[in-house]
Amino acid sequence: PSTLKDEILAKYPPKIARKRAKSMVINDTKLDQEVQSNVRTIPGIITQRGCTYAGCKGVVLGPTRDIINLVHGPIGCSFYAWLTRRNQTDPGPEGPDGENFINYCFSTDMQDENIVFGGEKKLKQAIQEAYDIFKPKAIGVFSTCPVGLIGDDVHAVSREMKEKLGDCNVFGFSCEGYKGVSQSAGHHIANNQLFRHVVGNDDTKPEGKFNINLLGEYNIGGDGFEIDRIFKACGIDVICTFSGNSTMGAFEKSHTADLNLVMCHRSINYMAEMMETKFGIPWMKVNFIGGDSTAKALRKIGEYFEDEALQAKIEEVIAEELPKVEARAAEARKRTEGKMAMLFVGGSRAHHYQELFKELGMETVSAGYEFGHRDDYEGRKVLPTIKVDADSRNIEELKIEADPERFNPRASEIKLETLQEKGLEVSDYKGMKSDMSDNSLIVDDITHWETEKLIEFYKPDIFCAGIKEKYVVQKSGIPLKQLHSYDYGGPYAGFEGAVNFYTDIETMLSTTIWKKLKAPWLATSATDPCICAEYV
Ligand code: CFM
Ligand code: HCA
Repeated sequence: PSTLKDEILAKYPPKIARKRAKSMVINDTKLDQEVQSNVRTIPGIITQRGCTYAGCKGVVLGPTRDIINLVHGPIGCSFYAWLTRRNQTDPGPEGPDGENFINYCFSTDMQDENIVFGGEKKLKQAIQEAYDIFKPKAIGVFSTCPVGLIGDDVHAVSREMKEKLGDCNVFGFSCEGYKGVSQSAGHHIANNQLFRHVVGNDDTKPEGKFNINLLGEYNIGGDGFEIDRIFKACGIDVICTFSGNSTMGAFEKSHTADLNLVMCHRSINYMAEMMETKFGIPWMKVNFIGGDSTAKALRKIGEYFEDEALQAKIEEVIAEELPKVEARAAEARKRTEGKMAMLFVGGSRAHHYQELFKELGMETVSAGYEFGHRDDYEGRKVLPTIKVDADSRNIEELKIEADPERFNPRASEIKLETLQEKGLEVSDYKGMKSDMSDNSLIVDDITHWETEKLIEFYKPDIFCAGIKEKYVVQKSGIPLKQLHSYDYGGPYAGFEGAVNFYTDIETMLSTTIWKKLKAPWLATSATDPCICAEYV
């Protein structure tokens, strides 16, 4: 990989080469190597990244069904975020229409006139109209780039409308697309506003015995449904999932849970920390991607609650489910063993899915995040050493203190330390780097040129990324698995999800068609089963 890295960098102008070099790390697990991340993308380099608005509106708030997510901006911002992320939801038992607004696309549809003279009046009208038609419990107002540029105050408008409407929680998000360097800033902004305006609004005590929240699980392709099925079988009660299949009511009482499980560390670690400081709820990192990881996550919950009956039930569920998963993996491995994978996805999935590939006997030769931070690569131990640059300083950091009445430490310091010693990762995440093999190549915010060179060098058997990469990669003769939308498949989480994944990957690797395809710009002959026969 060092030759590959040199070749890649050689094409860049010196300043760019210097910058990109720091984001490309040949892994040596014995060393504390820094992986430069969460810095601005070099203009023109063709990134996979999206914007801050996408991270806030699409990712964190998008999956909640009974809030109206009103986009203040030109219609395109709302249209292109409309039902593209495959966050599934129950119809919901609340009311005749189930109070499910996910299928709708709400926008203020800003025009030139609003850009010139201001859009606050139009925003007020839109909030009123949405309220009159749907009578929702809550309306979230999302700022797009022009809102920040012209200075519309979405927070003042939201406050005014909340007062006027009386029974509707209206709150705004300063999540303009350019606000941060990626979607990641949008996650942080979403966490802040949910914490400020929603979490803790309902003190009703839960009825169950083992009450948890699952943070950073967005029910893409039904992942959350499968995890809920497993929790139910174990007798674990989920107060709230942030934010797959969620409701405003669930967020409001999430502070009554006794444990926060963090699945996607990148998008939701802020919430876990704020809830710990204000309410005394500890958090643990888990991963429900992979059969073994799922079993491990369940056992962690059992150990945390220190309840023999719960632990026995968890073992029973694992004994019932895991052998089927392992049998399917063993069968699939006949066709997948020894094959090579590459994973370039937003945040956690580039790490989590390496587990599923391991179970298939496959090696991840290269991986990276679009917008992860150094702690997602190197582990939270590096947090104190991360330099806060101007871009990060631009994102509000809430000052949280223990709630004078409701702070209640759910576990003693001693208990948490004991769990930590047992390897439970309490309030910790070790990051992706230590789980990757030596000599694998870590690339943050991969560019188009780097993607092409990596493919040429490694000739991987499968490349995992998103819709923007899909067809380019396929044209180079490599199958691409979308790890964002799951190519309309899934679920891939939990036990049943692992089985689905093994089968889908086995199928993709069992065809030789990709190797036979030639891109139209490559030399081809009449005998090639070429995608573009007319060019022969
Ligand atoms: Fe977390 Fe996600 Fe991901 Fe993410 Fe995303 Fe996503 Fe993703 Mo697309 S919250 S970081 S901002 S696991 S939308 S469900 S698939 S890039 S790897
Ligand atoms: C986003 C959403 C996205 C995009 C996926 C893709 C998703 O980042 O705004 O590029 O294929 O998962 O839907 O990450």
